[in-house]
Amino acid sequence: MLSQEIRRQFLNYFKSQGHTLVPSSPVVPHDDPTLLFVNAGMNQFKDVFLGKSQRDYTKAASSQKCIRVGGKHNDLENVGHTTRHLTFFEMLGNFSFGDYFKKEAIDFGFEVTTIIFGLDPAQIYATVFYEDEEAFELWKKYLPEERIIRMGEKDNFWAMGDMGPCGPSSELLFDRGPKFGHARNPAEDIEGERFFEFWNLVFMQYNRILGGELEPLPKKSVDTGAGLERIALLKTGVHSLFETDILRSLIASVENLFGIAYDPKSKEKSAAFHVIADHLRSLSFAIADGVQPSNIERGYVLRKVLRRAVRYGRTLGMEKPFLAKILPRLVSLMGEDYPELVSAQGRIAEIVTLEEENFLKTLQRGGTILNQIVVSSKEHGNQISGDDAFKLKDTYGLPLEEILLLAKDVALTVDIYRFEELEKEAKIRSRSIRKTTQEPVEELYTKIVAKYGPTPFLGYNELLCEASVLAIIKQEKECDALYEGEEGGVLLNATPFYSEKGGQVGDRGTLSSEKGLFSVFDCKTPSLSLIFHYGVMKKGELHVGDRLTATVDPECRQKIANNHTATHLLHWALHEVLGGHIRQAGSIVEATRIRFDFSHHKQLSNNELIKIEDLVNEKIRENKVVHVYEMPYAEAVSQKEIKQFFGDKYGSVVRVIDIDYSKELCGGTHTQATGHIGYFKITRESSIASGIRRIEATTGRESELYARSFEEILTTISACLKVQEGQVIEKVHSLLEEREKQLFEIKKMKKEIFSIECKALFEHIEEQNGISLLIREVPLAAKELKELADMIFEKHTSPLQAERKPSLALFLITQGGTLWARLSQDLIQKGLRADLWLKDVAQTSGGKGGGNAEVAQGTLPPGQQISKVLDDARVWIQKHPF
Ligand code: ALA
Repeated sequence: MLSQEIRRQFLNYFKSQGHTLVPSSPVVPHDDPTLLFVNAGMNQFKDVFLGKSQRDYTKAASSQKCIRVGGKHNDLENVGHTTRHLTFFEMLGNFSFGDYFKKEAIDFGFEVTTIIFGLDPAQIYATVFYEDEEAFELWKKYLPEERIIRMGEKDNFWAMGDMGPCGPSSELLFDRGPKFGHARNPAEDIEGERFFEFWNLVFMQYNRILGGELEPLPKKSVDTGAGLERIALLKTGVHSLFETDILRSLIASVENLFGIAYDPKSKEKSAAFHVIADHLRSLSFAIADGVQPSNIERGYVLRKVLRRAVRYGRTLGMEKPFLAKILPRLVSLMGEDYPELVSAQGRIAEIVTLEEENFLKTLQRGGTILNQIVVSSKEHGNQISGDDAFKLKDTYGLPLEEILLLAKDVALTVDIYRFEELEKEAKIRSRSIRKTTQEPVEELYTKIVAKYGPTPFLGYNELLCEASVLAIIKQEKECDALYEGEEGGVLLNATPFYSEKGGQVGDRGTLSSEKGLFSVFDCKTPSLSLIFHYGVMKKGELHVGDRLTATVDPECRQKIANNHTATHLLHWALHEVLGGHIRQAGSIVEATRIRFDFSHHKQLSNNELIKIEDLVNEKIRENKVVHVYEMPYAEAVSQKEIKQFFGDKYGSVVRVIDIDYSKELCGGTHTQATGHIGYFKITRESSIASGIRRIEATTGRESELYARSFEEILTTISACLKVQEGQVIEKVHSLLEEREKQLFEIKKMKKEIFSIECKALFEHIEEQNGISLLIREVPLAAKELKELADMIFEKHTSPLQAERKPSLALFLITQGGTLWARLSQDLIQKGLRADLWLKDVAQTSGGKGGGNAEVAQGTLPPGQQISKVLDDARVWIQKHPF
């Protein structure tokens, strides 16, 4: 295959020139928050250019997977409509880290272009940064002066992003001839169609820092990037990147699947093929490298890409998930050089299919409402009102982008101004709700924390301590004392009580002094590191300044600790069973239950749940000691096996919970050894948002109670069925079978009744102008009408009938006022329509109905005279002679 050949020849050439071949990095730059996706071959060497890290080579070459969506280099909206924009592409590059510079970079560039790529030197042009005399002179060795063009910063100064390594560049272009425009040189060719850029040589010299200033790099370096698809285009002389081997082959797969031929000449019709082929590559590579469609960051960008592919698929009439059906072709085309595609194939297929299904559902839901809105908007100045657009988004979850696109399809505009106004109002509303309920309290706590500072927490080692009362809060105001029966919050100068954070609930317990007893039922941190004890004054009174003993309820604490450690075990087991892509998305650890949310694309199977449960219980029985220690955050970060939460803010010293196989940064309280947890039981698995699953579980005593509740259910069922517990399943099966048989009998009898009814109706068929009319009231329920109509038609038009009469116009009405009309095909061909017949008749009596030419259904308001309706139906037919 040509692309593979180009990829390999390029790399082999540079290997023979002493370059180290470096594999493509994942498309997700996990350690660079300034970058959404890898967008150039040099990304993985950013720190090497900056002199922050070193490799054991100074020359390298690679073929890098790139995605340009979101961020500085973003081509998403162009893809599909031009011949040369892609969101995913492969970038071939050679790099020097303080080794060679301009001269060699240019020599390599020309030699590879003409000898390895085999492009005609007479058609090559080079552009240089207008101030770069040196590059201009160097090119003169290969090109006549008129084919070396000086250009400005926009074209010939390359930067990775708003910050990072950058420098003047020199681009290589290929003249595709006058067929592609009449520009005489690259400077005149605004569109870049005739003078087709295929390689960029960047002379890395600077680091752009915050504010845009340029700092010189420690060593002058080289970064080059040649688009593999572009080289393939030039080598084969095709017009568009979508006609190069890999993309064309994917398009062929789309053609087969959709049964529609690709026509590159039709701009409009070819766009969907381009979008699908291109987006499938971005999606597959990003998912293979660990991203999942979601509502945030990279996941959101991916979701946008997928939705765009689905939308374009719909323009080709595809209303079902389809991307996974094209995936095998992509894997066979690129899997050999990118094995991650092969190993992730199953996961990619599942994730895209699920996401497509969800989006199609959203579109359907919003689409039905949208259709109604479209009709009314056509009558109101061809504009969808901001209120309607907002309703579509707010109530039906249809993103604004979709609304705009769908509106464009039917030549409507959207009142964006009003839409934004409503969005703003909604935001203010939700903020003001929070304001009125929280703000005064927030202010109060801010004042308290300013006065007393953070509360020392002693509870990792102690469950009891002597302390004095610093402040008391009653009904959201500071006060001096609490008296028997009053509820409030108490601040101490130090406490063993754990306050709710990181998903773990606050401790319960007592504060007891000589004068009173305060029962703590929750403990929270309302502001910074303040720890407040909330509860009720059980006995006596409590004053600011009192000395007291703070005691945490040891049983409750132990249960919480057991559950917290069990949560870590669960997290670990999820990784083992489902894979390394699992990320914690929230948790609740209480004394009686655990709730754990995590990213995963599909429902867990029963088998997976059993495996997870078994693994956790095995680890509990191992009864390993749970080690807790502190270490500098910087050190923890460098230890990859320690789980931490992306986006969490950690202090400079962090706490590690270490059970050998499971290490997590965590501030919670834990049990001393895993055996204390007792028995771990998953009680529920569910979905809480797209791509986020939830597991609920119990441990110890609660698990025992849970298991016992099932025993009780079983005992009750066996008593009801009058069989031993072991025979319950058999008995239920036999009962179900029996029921099945009875249902079958009922159905049969119903059919017989129908057929009697049908026979009786046959007596009433009237002949008129060569067609049969049956217009009757029937003693049936509305839902039985269809079946009866089918039966009548079958019987009437059956070839077994002695006198075969294919024509039939049927109009039935139930006592409840449901109408049903149906016409035979020959009458439809003569121009009759069942829906018109039914609608006209229904409306005369204040009812309504609809359907199609063949079948229609409707209702009448209560109290109508049925015989009159039947007469109307007859008159209508008589008025429409054949
Ligand atoms: N990093 C340079 C580019 O992406 C080569 O164009």
